[in-house]
Amino acid sequence: MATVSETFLEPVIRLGVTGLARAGKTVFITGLVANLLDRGRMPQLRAAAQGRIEAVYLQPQPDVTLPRFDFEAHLAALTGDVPRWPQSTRSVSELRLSFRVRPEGFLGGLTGPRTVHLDIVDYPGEWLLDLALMERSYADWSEETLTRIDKRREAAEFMATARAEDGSLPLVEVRAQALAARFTDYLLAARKAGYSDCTPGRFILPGDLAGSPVLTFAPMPKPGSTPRGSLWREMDRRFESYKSLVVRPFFRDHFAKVNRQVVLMDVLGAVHQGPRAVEDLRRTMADVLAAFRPGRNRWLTGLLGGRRVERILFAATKADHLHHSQHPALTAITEAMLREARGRADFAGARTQALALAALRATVEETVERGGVSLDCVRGRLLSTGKQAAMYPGQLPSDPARLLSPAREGAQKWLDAEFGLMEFAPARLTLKPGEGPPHIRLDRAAEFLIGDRL
Ligand SMILES: Nc1nc2c(ncn2[C@@H]2O[C@H](COP(=O)(O)OP(=O)(O)OP(=O)(O)O)[C@@H](O)[C@H]2O)c(=O)[nH]1
Ligand SMILES: [Mg+2]
Repeated sequence: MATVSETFLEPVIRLGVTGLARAGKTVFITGLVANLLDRGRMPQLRAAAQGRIEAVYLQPQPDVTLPRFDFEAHLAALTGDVPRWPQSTRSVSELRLSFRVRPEGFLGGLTGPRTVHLDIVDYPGEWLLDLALMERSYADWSEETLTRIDKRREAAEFMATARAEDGSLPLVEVRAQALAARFTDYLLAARKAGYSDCTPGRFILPGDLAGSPVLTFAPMPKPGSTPRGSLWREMDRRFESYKSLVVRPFFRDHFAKVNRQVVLMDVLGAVHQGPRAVEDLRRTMADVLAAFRPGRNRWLTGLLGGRRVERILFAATKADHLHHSQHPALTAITEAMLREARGRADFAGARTQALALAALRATVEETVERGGVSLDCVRGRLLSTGKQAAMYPGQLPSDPARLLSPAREGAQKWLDAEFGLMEFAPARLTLKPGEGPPHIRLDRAAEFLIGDRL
């Protein structure tokens, strides 16, 4: 048994894994952990290549109140006899992986192996958007929100309901619920239409809070008087509860403890959907990343108390949809999308990197001759039919502006190019002992995120 002081001396890396819905968080964590347990495919992780990692094992996580990331179930889904993608997950979960490593060089011989813990925390990127609420009062938030969404088609029904309410009248619970339900409908429709300012985040991804009073509020016009027991007062109270009981604990208990972060983005999926999706992804990521520039938010600066994220990796996922000859273009687009969000402050001193990766490679590369031209394709088993197919997704421009500029200018479709995308099922695997599932650049990702601490 480790004594308290021993445990205390063992360094802990807290790796946050985030991204918008369907970005690839669950597959990323599963692929990463599987490839850290069996390191045969991790040549770019230096400690592994140098043979300094003596053992890696899963451990009970320190926070017993948090759901455990269901690694075994997700891995079984991905690598079973009939491989399938894991189920969607909708709240925070955690997993602890521990390493026995021999220190590098001269010291290694002197001190013997050390233990390093890696706590991986999976949380929805949408929750970071709530940061903007923390410095607002209910009155300010209501006014801002109503002004902003007033003209939006998606908000018409909600706006009519909100205007018909008189906030000075006593609270009637069913009416409060109806108003919150309209507001939630609006948020979901707005999100679908490509708006990125869809907060409060838990209205869209409620986790286990669905239906609870902290989610039963909505913005309202402020009435002339707000007597005790009035609808307005109750809405105000719930808004404050949402901040103090939902947003604050998330930032305090999870976000503030993270010292390494990976932000996953389905850039290819957005390119395939078209310019509006690309522009929406860019804007949403800019909002999400505000959380990593705490200087701009006094509340967060206070909460962090000098702690900060040391490294942030921005990863375009699902790169196995592209032949490797196109990976540099995908990385360049990812970098360009983030350039603005990065700004001059550059994440308060954190080291950043952009990368194209596939956490679970579902395809193989293939060059196909067609009419005397050779096309760099990928081949895999289609999710829809289960049949093998080769796909040529189109040529990503090497200059990202060719995509980002039309997106920003509101183009409806790409002018001079088309991007197809087929969905592949995970491939059936036969793994050799010591080999993790196939991937693209997970080892580079791991080296950037944790390599310096091993
Ligand atoms: N080809 C390929 N597809 C991937 C890869 N990673 C994720 N996907 C696809 O993206 C989907 C979403 O991946 P998840 O890991 O479940 O994404 P998530 O971010 O956890 O999604 P939510 O839990 O719904 O928020 C999967 O069902 C796959 O279809 C990959 O490495 N290669
Ligand atoms: Mg998930």
